[in-house]
Amino acid sequence: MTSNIFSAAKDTVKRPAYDRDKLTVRMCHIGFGAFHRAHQAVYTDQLIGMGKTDWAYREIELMGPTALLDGLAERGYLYTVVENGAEAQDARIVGSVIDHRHMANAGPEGIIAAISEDAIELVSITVTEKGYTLAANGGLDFENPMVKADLANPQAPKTVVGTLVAGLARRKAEGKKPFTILSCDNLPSNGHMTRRAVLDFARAVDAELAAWIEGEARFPSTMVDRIVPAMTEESHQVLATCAGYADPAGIVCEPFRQWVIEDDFVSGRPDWNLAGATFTKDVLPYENMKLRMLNGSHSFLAYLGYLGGYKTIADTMGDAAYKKAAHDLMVKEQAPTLEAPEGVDLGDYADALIGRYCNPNIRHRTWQIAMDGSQKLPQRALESIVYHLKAGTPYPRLALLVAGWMIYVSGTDLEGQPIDVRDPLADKLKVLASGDSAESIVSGLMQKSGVFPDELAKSAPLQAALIEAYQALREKGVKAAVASLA
Ligand code: NAI
Ligand code: CS2
Repeated sequence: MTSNIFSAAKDTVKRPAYDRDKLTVRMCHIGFGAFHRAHQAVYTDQLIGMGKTDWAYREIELMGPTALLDGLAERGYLYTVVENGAEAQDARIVGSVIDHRHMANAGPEGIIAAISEDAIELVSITVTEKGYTLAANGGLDFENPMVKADLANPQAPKTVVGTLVAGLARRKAEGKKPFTILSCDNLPSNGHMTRRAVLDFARAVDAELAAWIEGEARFPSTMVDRIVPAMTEESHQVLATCAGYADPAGIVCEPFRQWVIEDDFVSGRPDWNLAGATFTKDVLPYENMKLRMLNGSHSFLAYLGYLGGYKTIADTMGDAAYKKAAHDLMVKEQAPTLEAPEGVDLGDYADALIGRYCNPNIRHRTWQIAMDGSQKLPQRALESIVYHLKAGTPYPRLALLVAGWMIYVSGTDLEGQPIDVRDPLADKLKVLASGDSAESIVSGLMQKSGVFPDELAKSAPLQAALIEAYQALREKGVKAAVASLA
């Protein structure tokens, strides 16, 4: 049944002009969050509209409330995406989702059955960095209580990795080929990381299954990009005004989107390139570029912007010192660590990112980007610091970013106001960040948080640089410290 909310749609709202009854569930997607709705599902919607595929999504949620997906089902699985540019808006109703399962209703068996059906070729994932249950060394975190519970009862998994392994085990037992697993999260070498975690889990339950996955399954890496802030009352209002109706599953995002995919699938796949994606043999240069330039500067603006009293990325861009520091961070401290993808000029890439950040119609909260820093800092800042320490080159902006994070995770800002820190390691970080001297805080976080790779945890030069940056933030104030980077 399709709810009638769409009957109020303004004429300008684009709708699926294809017969959705002719679509087949060939892909399951785990994580019906804001990003998937505005990215993979949009590429697929466009491709279906071009008559180039009949593959559609079954959405899978392993956690959280059921209301979003239940409501979506009641509305015939249709939802709205508003591209909110600096100058123009564009609204479309997306039709590429046609089914769902929620763990709370289907249970582990229902989820395993849903991903192991004959027709399923692909399982894609957007479950945030922490959803991969990785240890600091990159393999599966065998100490994670949820991983332990899944390993003790692999037939009834609750984690993403446990679920993927159970689905693959079912396919093997039924004599089917495996599905392709397509990670679309902001992790470095996301396909490789997912493969490693899945194989670690599989080896712990069944060596023969692990060997089969190793030989037969495919885990292409991807670089994914589109700024899609969490929805707020304000953005729901923007959507309602633009589209003509309120849509609880609707999304407001920037117009830009990019998807670079390693072309390594078990069998078929939609030709997403026809809708603007890029298939390539080597995604790594794109991933590193995006993670260090975009996400690295995002984290810089998130911690130092939040502590400086700025609510959104667009607000930080109104401060010339922040804008310059973010650009300099990209060009002077991140670009030198990168091998640019073919045909890409990293200076132009940085300019374009600053342009995207300046979009006043995208209210991307610094607080949102500051979440889960323990999972983000390594690929966004620490790997680049490793480069600079080896090269003997300066990295004052990266140091200020990390020092800003060290103050942020204490849970108290420089005015003494509490910060709502969201991070799987929040409790541990708070204790380490609340020491009585800059020296003890910096060395405690470097050595005991589990966030810093071994080669950095005991680095005396890094410790000295972070203490200096930390003291500059506390003594001069955040805005002055950012301004002094010039
Ligand atoms: P969101 O908060 O809207 O959705 C997160 C999704 O992950 C939800 O479906 C949630 O149920 C699921 N999830 C979270 N933790 C999980 C766990 N432990 N196990 C299983 N499922 C879990 O976040 P959003 O905006 O969709 O972003 C998700 C990820 O997508 C990001 O962390 C990032 O890696 C990637 N991404 C996001 C972009 C954005 O601008 N929002 C852009 C590029 C990539
Ligand atoms: C952001 C990203 O929340 C964050 O950590 O840096 O989600 C960012 O918006 C996307 O990667 C843009 O593609």
